[in-house]
Amino acid sequence: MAYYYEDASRTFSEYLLVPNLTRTDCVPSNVNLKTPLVKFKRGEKSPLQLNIPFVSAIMQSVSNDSLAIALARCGGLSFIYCSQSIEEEVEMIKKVKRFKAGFVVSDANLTPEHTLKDVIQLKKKTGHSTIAITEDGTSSTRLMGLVTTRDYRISRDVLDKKVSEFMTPLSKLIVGQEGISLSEANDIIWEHKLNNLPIIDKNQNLLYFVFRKDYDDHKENPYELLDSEKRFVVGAGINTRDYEERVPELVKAGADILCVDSSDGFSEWQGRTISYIKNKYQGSVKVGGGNVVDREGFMYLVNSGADFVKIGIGGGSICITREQKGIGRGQATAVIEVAKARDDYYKETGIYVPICSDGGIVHDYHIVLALAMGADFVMMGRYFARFDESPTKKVKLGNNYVKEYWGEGSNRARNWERYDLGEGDKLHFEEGVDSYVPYAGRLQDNLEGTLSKIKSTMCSCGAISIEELQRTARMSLVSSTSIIEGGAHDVILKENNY
Ligand code: RVP
Repeated sequence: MAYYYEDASRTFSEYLLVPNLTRTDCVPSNVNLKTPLVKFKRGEKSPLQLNIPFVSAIMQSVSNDSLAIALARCGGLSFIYCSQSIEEEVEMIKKVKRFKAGFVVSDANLTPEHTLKDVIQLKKKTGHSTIAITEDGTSSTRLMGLVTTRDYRISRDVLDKKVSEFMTPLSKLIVGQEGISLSEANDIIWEHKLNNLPIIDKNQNLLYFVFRKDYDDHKENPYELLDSEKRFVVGAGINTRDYEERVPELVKAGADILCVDSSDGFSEWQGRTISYIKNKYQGSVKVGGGNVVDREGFMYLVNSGADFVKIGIGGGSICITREQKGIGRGQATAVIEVAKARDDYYKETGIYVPICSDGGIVHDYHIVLALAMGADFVMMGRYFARFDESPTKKVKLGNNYVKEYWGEGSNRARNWERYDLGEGDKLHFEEGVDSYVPYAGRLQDNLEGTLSKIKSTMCSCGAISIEELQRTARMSLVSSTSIIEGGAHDVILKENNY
């Protein structure tokens, strides 16, 4: 006879946190959101930690290099999507690792032979008023000079005036040499009252600019997630098919952590993939597994060697797996059961395996619920797809701007490896949809709002760390009537402003 679970499987919106005593030290500025990313032994620290408990989904419409840079800058981590060629994924990883916070590759360049008209056009196109004048008009050849708005007067100068006649030539520029640190570059900027500092190599080729305004930006990001060489930390998705070829390339490119991307991770394909990586690199390459929704799935991946385990089947906003295949579990129930399994395993072995709640975060408070239920961090797709830095197109729909967001199981993504059951190399039916999400602007601005809500909820619950929240949170199921009461009700709203 089939096994029947006694309780219904539940999702986040069915729970509320009951406040605990808010001590005087429970103020948002005291809340520490640092959290372990990979397994560690009792008494030790996780060798990889996140500064905020957020990772971005392994999806074409979410995690490319630009989102990875923006998120690592705020303390989280992206897993670059693997439904692309090995070369393309490697290139994205390299772009994140090469990116030097505060060092910018020039994207407005001309040659001395161009004219004032070209300068004006380029300024209009790029929005940048600092233009590098290089030998061939690209960003990496010999620097000949600079043009800024101080070098010309549109009212006086003729439009066909050659750049060479009004640029500030290299001989009059203050420059930094290759290898200079960001703080040294900024000292020069301050000492000479500059707005920018071109950095060149020994052959005078332009490498980067350091801008005064970016220094302030850098200082405003105390949570940046950096490796030991001060490069951004980045993760990479992998599949259970080409891992023998893909993993070595990703590791070589500098990926800090891998994660097997699968809609159902309780499979021998995944067990093999994880064991292969753990054996080949003797544990030095970190790899997460998933997705699972119960104790058995969790234990299977832990026994295969997983460094963290991801939870969730069917709860993603673009996911139709439950409708199509009839498999899945309410996200809250899945997290609660896996967290118990994780805690039992920790008690027995002294090894703590972090768990990640993946998908189905609709409101910011759902993040706190997931953490309180035992998740160490959350993975989100829809949330990040809305931002400028995600890879998809921003389009106007009616009076509003939206961004495209599609599932990895949709025909558009064609990520058949994620849904692979070992036979064939195509999708027989879709498990995801192609959709739009409301455009929301810059990642950092939105994240600040979300983080302040999370911290405030934690203070109400008397917790100033995730570990304390997990230990002391009290939660209650809510009736469907009280869910209605949770929003604004029985009033005529002037505008929807929250
Ligand atoms: P959400 O944050 O609710 O948008 O969910 C994102 C998650 O949905 C992903 O991390 C992944 O686990 C899952 N996903 C991605 N594609 C699909 C699909 O096509 N069904 N599901």
